[in-house]
Amino acid sequence: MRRSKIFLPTLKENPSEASITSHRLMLRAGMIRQSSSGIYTWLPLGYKVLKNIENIIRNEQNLISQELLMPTIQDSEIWKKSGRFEDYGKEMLKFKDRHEHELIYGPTNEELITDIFSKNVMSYKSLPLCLYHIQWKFRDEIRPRFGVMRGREFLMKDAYSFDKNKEDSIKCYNRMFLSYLRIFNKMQLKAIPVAADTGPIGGDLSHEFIILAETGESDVFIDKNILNEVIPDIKYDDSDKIAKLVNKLTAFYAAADDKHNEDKYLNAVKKDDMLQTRGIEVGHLFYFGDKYSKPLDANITNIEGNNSPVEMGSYGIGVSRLVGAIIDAHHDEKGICWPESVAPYIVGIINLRANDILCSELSDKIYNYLINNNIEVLYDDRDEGAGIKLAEMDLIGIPWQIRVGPRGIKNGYFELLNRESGNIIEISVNETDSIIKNIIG
Ligand code: P5A
Repeated sequence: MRRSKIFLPTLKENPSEASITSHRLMLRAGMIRQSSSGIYTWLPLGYKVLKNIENIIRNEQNLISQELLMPTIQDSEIWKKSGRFEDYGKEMLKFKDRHEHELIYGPTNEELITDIFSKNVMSYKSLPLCLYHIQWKFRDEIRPRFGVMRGREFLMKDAYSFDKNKEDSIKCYNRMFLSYLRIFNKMQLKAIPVAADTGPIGGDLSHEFIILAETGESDVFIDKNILNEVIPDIKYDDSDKIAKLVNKLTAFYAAADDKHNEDKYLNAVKKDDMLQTRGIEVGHLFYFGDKYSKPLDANITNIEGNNSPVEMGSYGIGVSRLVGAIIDAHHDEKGICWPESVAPYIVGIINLRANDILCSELSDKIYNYLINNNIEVLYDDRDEGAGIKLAEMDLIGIPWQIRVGPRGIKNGYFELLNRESGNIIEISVNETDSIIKNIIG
């Protein structure tokens, strides 16, 4: 894309409404704009990142689950059956249609998916079944803040599993556990599984995935040795190996403040290995057995021909929150440094002197070359000062920058900069294709 043609309203100054870095950078980089408290418009640059994150999640979840799409608006009846119509409290947005029929804007989908299951699946022979969607949620948070980190409207990936017994349900929980480790790893995030409270979702087994960050809202207490663990290459059908991995990781002390036990912590962790810090919750796993299947009559016939409620779990990822979490983990004083896997563009070309024929010719040539090689590229072709263009490219954080200027051209080269490391290499004008093959591609 040519910078001169796209809608990218960047800001030079820090907006006063933002108190944390990721929020500030998302506003400055022209990714989002607030439309009402905790509700945002995703501008093209931000939306590209959101889609990339969705796709990483989708590709990994498709290996263990099937995607569907449930609506944002739900009937209140099923929530009355589960008991959560009252229990969920003020965070749930309730309203009536023109026929005075009570509806809600879904804060989560346990009831709806259980209802779908109960009407369409009857036998254990159809199990295991795991379904997910990526859909907007609304929670009327008492204190929406930090931009997309705690929104009222936010994008969630939520998966729901159905199994014939607890043993199988825990196997699915463990597969999700591994899937989450991989998903966050692909976004270059170090996510730590911590024992968690189940809150309004319920159940008796739950883990949150936390990214360590000073600006996080959760207090966490961990054994730092967990940070050295690498994710082994395990196949999703190898339940035993996955269970071993989950057992190994959950054996490290790691707890959010609501599950923290100081005596246990002192007992389990050496003083030098203790790390008390803050974190951002990017994912949450729940096993809750028949909490929803019982009241919503989601029964299956088992092998002996008896009827019993299906065993369930649910598994969430904060898709829109992840945009903020990734920025928090990948930025410097100049702006964002996107990991390639989620970057809105892989390469940014800066034509440092747009009114110079040689600079424009070479920039155009590199631009066309990258497009022909299917590399996402943003080409700053505007007739603006070099300083402005360099600062903006740094701010929006494209992983590779190609800088074309008159001085380089005179000597037969242009510059290639890696945004995260700051390393610059000079590339001979005749070697444009070697950049693609050896460095960027
Ligand atoms: C699990 C899937 C659930 O809702 N039901 C379906 C379960 N879990 S959860 O922990 O409440 O939410 C899942 C993830 O959504 C993100 N999240 C938010 N992101 C932005 N703004 C919010 N207000 C918000 N609330 C929750 C978190 O990443 C959470 O882990």
